[in-house]
Amino acid sequence: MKILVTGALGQLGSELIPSLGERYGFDSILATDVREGNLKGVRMVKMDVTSLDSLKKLIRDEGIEEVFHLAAILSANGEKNPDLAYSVNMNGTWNILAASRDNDVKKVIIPSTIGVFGPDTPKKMVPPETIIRPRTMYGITKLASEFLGQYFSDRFGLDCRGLRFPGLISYSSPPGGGTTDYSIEMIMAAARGQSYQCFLKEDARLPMMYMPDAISSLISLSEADPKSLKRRMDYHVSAFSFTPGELYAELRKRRPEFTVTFKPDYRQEIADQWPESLDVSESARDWGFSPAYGFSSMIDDMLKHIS
Ligand code: AKB
Repeated sequence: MKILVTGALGQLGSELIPSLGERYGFDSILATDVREGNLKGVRMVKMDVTSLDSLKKLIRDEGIEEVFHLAAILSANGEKNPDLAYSVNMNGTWNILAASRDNDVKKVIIPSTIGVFGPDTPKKMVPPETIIRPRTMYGITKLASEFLGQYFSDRFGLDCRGLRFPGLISYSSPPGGGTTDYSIEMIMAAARGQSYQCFLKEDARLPMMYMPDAISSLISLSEADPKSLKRRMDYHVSAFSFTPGELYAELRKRRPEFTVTFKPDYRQEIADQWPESLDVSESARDWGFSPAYGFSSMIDDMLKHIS
């Protein structure tokens, strides 16, 4: 199997690729990103997903059979530059799907996000089917990407799959301009003996997950028997929910000298539109989603690795 990963140098890509490499062999992976860079053991090609011609050529010439399309502009950066977010998230997804359809790719995996929800969405234990009216460019484009994946599956028989990620917490690469990035920044500051100014309010509760669980959920969904999948692009995954204040309190138990001040900015308005927790029962039922890390074990593991 030959696997293409877009957005390979991002927070998700740089951790997914080593896992895919160990599972399927590093030779089977082609990593692309709009930036120059290297990832150990895999061939890296600089490529912009908004360029349909280069994407089609790459997928055809390399005989790609499966795609993990991770390239995206996240929520906070998307509000700073909505034109870029539209171009990368919308045109990039269209291009991936069209190039995959035209070159007999077997499967396309596209992560979605809690960003698809809007101010009218209920707050607690939100199931995949609910009121969904996003008001950010990130949310609008990711919701449209979910529908595009469904369309390419129904219309062209391309096996598209996707899941909605909550905030993802990881230590090995920096977060990429999202609203939930505060959690990583706060843990990093605590681990390094620095103080931290948080850009969300103390009580802004959001669903979250540790990166090893995010990676295994992507791989499990991609490997699931298609007959057991009742949903296509919008499976929910999440492991726990917490507020910045609760994270601060947990960090203070482990680093009593650590201090945080709260100075909410424009990202608080984005967080206000998102749910506090997700119902993940359909992912557990259909493809065995079961996160290994809880809130406390995630913090301990993060601190261990950063220190
Ligand atoms: C963001 O904050 O933009 C992302 C997300 C929740 O999709 N981490």
